Amino acid sequence: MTETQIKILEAQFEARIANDEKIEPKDWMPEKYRKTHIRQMSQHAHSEIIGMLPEGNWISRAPSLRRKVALLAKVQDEAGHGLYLYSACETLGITREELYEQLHSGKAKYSSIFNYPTITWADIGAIGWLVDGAAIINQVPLCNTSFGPYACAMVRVCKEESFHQRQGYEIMLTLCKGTVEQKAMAQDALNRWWWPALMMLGPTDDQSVHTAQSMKWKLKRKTNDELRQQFIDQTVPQADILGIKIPDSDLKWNADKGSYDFGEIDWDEFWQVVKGHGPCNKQRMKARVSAWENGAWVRDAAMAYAEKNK
Ligand code: FAQ
Repeated sequence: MTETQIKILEAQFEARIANDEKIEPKDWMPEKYRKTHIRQMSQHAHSEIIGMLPEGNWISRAPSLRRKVALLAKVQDEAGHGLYLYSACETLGITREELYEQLHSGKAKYSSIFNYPTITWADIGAIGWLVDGAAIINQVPLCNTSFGPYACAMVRVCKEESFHQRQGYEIMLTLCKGTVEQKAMAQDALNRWWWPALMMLGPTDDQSVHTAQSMKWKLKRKTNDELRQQFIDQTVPQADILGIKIPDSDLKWNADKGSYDFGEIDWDEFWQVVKGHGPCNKQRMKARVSAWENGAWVRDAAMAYAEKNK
């Protein structure tokens, strides 16, 4: 293709984006758009799959049958989200094996939040309330993202995340209405998950390398800081209802801007976790890689069966 032809295609592509048209897998797209989508969608898929581990830790110890059923369903939903997202990635010409290889070799990132431990049952409540709560705020705008398969996957994912957030909040509510010890467990979980949940929404806009271009392509519809502010403004009144305290002495309603001011986030901690030095990074990767290796015989058997029945 000549340079002039590429320029024409680029102009047509930009016009479609400006016009809010969806870009579908077989449409022409700039190579950087394709690569950026593979990067973000695969990081998202890996996060869903690794995100099953902290909660999976509590399935066998859930305090009642009802809690166990709900948690099982939630963790299964997360597996489903990972699968939609891997499939959406594959439409851009990368294989599932390549995507897994990137995760297992440490080349691909996954969300920082899943490198923290789930020490008590209240952590399951805090994950649903705060982690799924932040995920929804991040993902609702993605239902309107420019790449068709990503936008489609997000519609269903958001509906399920909304159930996850409610089940988490209901666990917190039950603990907060319970004994003094139970309420203290809920407070302790909030103390440990609050700051990592704020970090989950990504570095500040002035540190974010991809936001400007991703906003132009309408991959991202809101910046990291806008989403973080929205999350804080939505969550503080929910903590008030629970009667527990957000661990931030600088948190204050700012009537002029119509939102909360909040304290300094420990970005050193965030980058340490992203670089692999969080409390559970090694444990998470080990669990993931051994699940892949131990499942080799199942994949081989399935492939042999499919071959035999061709
Ligand atoms: N953790 O320039 P930006 C869930 C990296 S799903 C690790 O701002 P971008 C459901 C970033 O990749 C949770 N790394 O990047 C659930 C980049 O590095 P790279 C996941 C992070 O892409 C709930 C560098 O820092 N959600 O929770 C993080 O414009 C409960 C510079 O950053 C998604 O993936 C981080 N937190 O904005 C499951 C949603 N933040 O790639 C189980 C889709 C940034 O150049 C239980 N993703 N980095 O090497 C997004 O919206 C965006 O990718 C952001 C980051 C907002 C995460």
